[in-house]
Amino acid sequence: MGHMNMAEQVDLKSRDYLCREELEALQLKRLKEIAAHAFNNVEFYRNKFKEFNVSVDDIKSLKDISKLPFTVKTDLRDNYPFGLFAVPQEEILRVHASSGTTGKPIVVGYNQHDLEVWGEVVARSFIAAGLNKSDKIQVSYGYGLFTGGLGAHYGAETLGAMVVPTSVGNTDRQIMLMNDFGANAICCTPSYFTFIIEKAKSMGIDLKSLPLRAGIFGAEPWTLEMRHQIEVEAGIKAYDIYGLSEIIGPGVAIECECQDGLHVFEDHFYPEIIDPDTLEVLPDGEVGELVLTTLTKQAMPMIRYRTRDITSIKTEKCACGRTLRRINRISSRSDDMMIIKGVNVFPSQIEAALLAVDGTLPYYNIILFKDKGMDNIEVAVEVRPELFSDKVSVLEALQAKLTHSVESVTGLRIKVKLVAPNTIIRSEGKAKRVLDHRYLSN
Ligand code: DLL
Repeated sequence: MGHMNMAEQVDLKSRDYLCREELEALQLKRLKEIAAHAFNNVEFYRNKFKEFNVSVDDIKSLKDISKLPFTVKTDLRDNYPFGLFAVPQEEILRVHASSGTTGKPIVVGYNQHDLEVWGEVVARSFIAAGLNKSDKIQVSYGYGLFTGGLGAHYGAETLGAMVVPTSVGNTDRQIMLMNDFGANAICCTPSYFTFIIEKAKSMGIDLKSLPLRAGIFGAEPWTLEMRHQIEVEAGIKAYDIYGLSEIIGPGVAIECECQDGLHVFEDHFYPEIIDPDTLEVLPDGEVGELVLTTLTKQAMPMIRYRTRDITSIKTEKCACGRTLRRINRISSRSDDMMIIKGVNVFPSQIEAALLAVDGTLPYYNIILFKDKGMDNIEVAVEVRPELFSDKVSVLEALQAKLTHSVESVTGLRIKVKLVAPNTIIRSEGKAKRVLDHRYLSN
């Protein structure tokens, strides 16, 4: 671990360019090993494999992964806190936890080897985003039980970069340090970065004039429209990084300089897309639920974990030359879907529709409420300050445009309310944009 020399950095990068045959042979070897490890050391998996009447010897090709049972979030809850660990507790060096909306969090554990894998995949993520050991990386994801802060931190150290571990919050100071230290990259949620942009403006600091050139943004869905606003306003390239605690944290997949889909670090994580209703594995290119298997994680292997994240696998070669397959950006989770008057609506569609119209700010809420017993939504969006003070007719025209934009994307007539600047809560971590008021009235 620790800082790498140039040769090691090249070696790390080369793992992204294995020929497919070599990569798939490695995946198969690792899949057999991890399935055996899970079966031998975790009662939950042993029981599940028996229930499905499958044994490790049944895995003869990568396709045979489909014989293995799925793992879901409630399996982690049911085995709270350490029931899915596959190594003795004294080998565990770190735990992280991700809080659900209710009840106990889910807990994940890492041994020395797992922390090294994690450092490696995050370092490879930074390299894909055009960073190297001479860069300064400000980590503004929260440090703590959340995997964002420490995950990005150790990845940046593995790369050999200078880490500025500001964590989340105290935004004025974040910006002062970014300015004084000359960070080349920042890691945080895209919603927090929009707040940083706003704050920097009010402090009279032009982010475009700073050495900042890359943002490593993830942990929540964000649209291309949001990316566009961020890139224009901050003068940086904004890369989408994906991950989840159950699998490792950040560093499961990231965009390269082509910014066209996220390369999955397939030598460590095996992706499948399934139909969430029939549970059938779908062919590449089709949209469904992402299922991930950890091929190398020792302390807490995950076999066919159902992420609930909706995407598809792209198989075409990427212009960057990496052979790692890509997933399309995650625009939604299956549990985010709202059914309004019989129509399926995802928050990301609303975001895209709002931000496609000039004059809005990337701060909005989707409010769910009951209307004559039926679920309905309305949208509140902040307007640029210069417009808000303007004439009523200007605001009315903007509102009509937004309503039209939302309607053409969703097919529903949805009320869009314009609200004054600074009325919607700024997020420092994962933004909570959908407010459920359905059970308040009635
Ligand atoms: O959010 C890990 C992470 C930290 C990823 C920092 C990227 C950057 P969890 O808190 O367990 O872990 O939440 C995982 O967040 O299943 C997705 O629904 C969502 N998510 C993560 N990255 C993205 C992304 C971290 N780039 C859950 N786009 C996942 C859309 C994302 N959704």
